[in-house]
Amino acid sequence: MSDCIFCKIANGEIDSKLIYEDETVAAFRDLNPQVPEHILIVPKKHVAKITDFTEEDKNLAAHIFVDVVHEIAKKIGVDENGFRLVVNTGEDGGQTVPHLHVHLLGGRKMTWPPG
Ligand code: DGP
Repeated sequence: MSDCIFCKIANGEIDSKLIYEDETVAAFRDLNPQVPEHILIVPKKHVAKITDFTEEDKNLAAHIFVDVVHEIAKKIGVDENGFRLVVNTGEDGGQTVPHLHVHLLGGRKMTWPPG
């Protein structure tokens, strides 16, 4: 989508340091990190929110959660100690950027419940 900031970052239209990239997925550091390691994982194609994933996106969704999360966790060194994944969805979910993104949060011990 032409005016979507995460589309622009993921597809290289804005010069950003990607921490991970393949044909369908990109990941980069959050502009406003909440923890020492705060990465956003996004599909390159525009999907506004997780409930907009369709049948044809099943491989993409699995790729993100099976392959990409693990690879990034290893890369930033949080795979052994652990990390948290968050997908804020819609207004009540606290989603502020309408392009599906998985927050990978790590580098310190998390508390529960979240606010
Ligand atoms: P959410 O509230 O789940 O929609 O999270 C959106 C996150 O995106 C928030 O933590 C800040 C981050 N963010 C917003 N704009 C930019 C940007 O232009 N670049 C980067 N790297 N992160 C951004």
